[in-house]
Amino acid sequence: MKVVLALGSNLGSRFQTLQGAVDTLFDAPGLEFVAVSPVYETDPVGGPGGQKPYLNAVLIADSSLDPYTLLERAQSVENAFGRVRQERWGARTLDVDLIVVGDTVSDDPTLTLPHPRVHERAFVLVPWSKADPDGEVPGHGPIATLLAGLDTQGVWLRDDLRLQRPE
Ligand code: PH2
Ligand code: MG
Ligand code: MG
Repeated sequence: MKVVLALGSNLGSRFQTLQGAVDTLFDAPGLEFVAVSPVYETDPVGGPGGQKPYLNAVLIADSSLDPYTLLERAQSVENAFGRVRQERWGARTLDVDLIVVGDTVSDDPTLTLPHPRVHERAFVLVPWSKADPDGEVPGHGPIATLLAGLDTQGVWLRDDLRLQRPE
């Protein structure tokens, strides 16, 4: 199954944290690296005012793990990088979101799939489209079509930064 994960950081050493997440996510069996997007600097969307810009990137992986096991893996990597859960959409050292797991569609509040806001989030769709141009959001359609209707101001390529495939 294709798995799409979104990474974000707007606190601390943002790039080192994203690379650490890439390395740690694939440490355990069951998740295989396929591709990583370029890194983008993005204006914060939602949440309290005065937040710093994010670095965002998207990972494409292959897995046969069930979505809840993948969610646990994502959360344990967030915790390993010092994520403190405070206010919704507040600043964070590391956010790892499950965007798509195969063609799973679920409205379970613990794990809604696909991610309930991905179709309107340029900070996910822009990097995703670079890593996986033919990607689709189940129930919403091709990412290229979704992106054509979105404002992508506030999402800048950081071509001075490049995430490496996991060690
Ligand atoms: N994540 C959020 C809320 N707002 N804005 C940007 N630019 N990038 C993010 O990753 C992000 C956000 C909640 O997870
Ligand atoms: Mg998020
Ligand atoms: Mg999250």
